[in-house]
Amino acid sequence: QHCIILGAPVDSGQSNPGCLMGPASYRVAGLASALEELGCTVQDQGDVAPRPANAAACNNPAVHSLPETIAWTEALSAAAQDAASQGFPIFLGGDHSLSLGTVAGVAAHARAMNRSLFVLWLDAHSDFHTPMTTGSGNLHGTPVAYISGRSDFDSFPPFPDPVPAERICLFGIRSVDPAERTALGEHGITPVDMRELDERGFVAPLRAFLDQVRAANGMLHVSLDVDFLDPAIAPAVGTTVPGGATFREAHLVMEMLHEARLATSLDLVELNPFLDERGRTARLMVDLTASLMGRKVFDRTNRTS
Ligand code: DIR
Ligand code: MN
Ligand code: MN
Ligand code: MN
Repeated sequence: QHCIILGAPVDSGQSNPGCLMGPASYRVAGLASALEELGCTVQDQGDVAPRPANAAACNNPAVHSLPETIAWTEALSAAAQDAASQGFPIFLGGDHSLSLGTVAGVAAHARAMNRSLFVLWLDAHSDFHTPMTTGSGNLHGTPVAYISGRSDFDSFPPFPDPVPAERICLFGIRSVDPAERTALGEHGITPVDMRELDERGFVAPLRAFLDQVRAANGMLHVSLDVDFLDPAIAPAVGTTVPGGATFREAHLVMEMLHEARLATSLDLVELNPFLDERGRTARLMVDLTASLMGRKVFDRTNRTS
């Protein structure tokens, strides 16, 4: 694999300063060397820089940092489309509003390649607000709505090729606002929430989604929010929610993704190193990325179950 690392020090999509230190933290935690040890070639293209923000307004007075978020969306979309044509992009966040841009870029690439894009959203939250429905005003709660082609993103670049509901898998969800719940229902997205994972385990629902990606010869963008993980193992995020994926469950997801060989791009989002405990969360995120790229105890490809 040729991995292209792109820093996205986005801090404007939420209100707990510190995510801008995320890319530096992943680099210090040894992301590039972990990937090289797995036989990947690694090209760190440094951090993306947005153009200066232009004025942009929104009728919801709660929304903050809209111009900055639009500027990031444009810059990351261009960078992501370019990187996706050269290799496997890994976007180092930065808060989750960066996915407005990264997914737009990989969607444009998928369209150019005549491939269907699928999205696996590993998160405590459904991120299905529009700028008009968000109560917190934090635009990191909106990327899945944008990817789905919902309206009310007027001042943003139009999303290249909206991803239909059945190609989006929200996984690990356990915090959904009322406006999001209604809109998810109307849109036909049924998240794989923690309740479902408690009942069915992690393997069956993930395998079912991966089978769909394979059957469609799709591209697969994985967006990993730190708060997908249980706060006990990943404290460095501003929006912790109890009851998240354990260490073993998270690695299982990543190892299954590697074995399926379907993932084509990855976001690592919401790490706030200012809240970390001696780099613990950053190192866990690097280790999970290594699992996705092939780190394992034993090769299982010849096993039947
Ligand atoms: C909440 C929290 N739904 C909001 N969202 C978060 O502010 O819209 N997303 N933290 O990751
Ligand atoms: Mn999120
Ligand atoms: Mn989240
Ligand atoms: Mn929020």
